[in-house]
Amino acid sequence: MNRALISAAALLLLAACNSGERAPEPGAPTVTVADALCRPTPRGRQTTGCYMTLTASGPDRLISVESPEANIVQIHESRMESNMMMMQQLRDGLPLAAGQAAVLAPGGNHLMLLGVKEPLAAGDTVTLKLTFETAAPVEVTAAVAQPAASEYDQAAAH
Ligand SMILES: [Cu+2]
Repeated sequence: MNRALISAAALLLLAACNSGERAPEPGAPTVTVADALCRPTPRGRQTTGCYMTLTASGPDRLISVESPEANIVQIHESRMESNMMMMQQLRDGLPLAAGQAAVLAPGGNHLMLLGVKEPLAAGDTVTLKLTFETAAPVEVTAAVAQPAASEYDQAAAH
């Protein structure tokens, strides 16, 4: 009797684990996200940039991003215009080539948090929900820290 109860409980637990785990179907398109980082908010400002590396298993597109920590998250590109670094929203999202790491980095493509609700300081975290054209959505926890100077920064300084 006791034994039967225990194994029934074990089965229930197993079932709960399996349903909670959102393992993609074998062969289903996926996007993996690495090194997610958001810059601390500058004093008195409610905007900041987030960076990460996205690798899609098949051709895909980052369509939109949401965060409970900010009113709006936009996908931005940076480019030089009349010798000035300008940034602009990628309204059609960010295309991801199959199997190629797309690096979001300071001075290049990045995510922009607008209307950050509480100031972000080093050591905080930001939850980002990424929605793709094909792959299942991905939720990542980005660390808040100053990003290392990237090749883009150095290029911009020269
Ligand atoms: Cu931006």
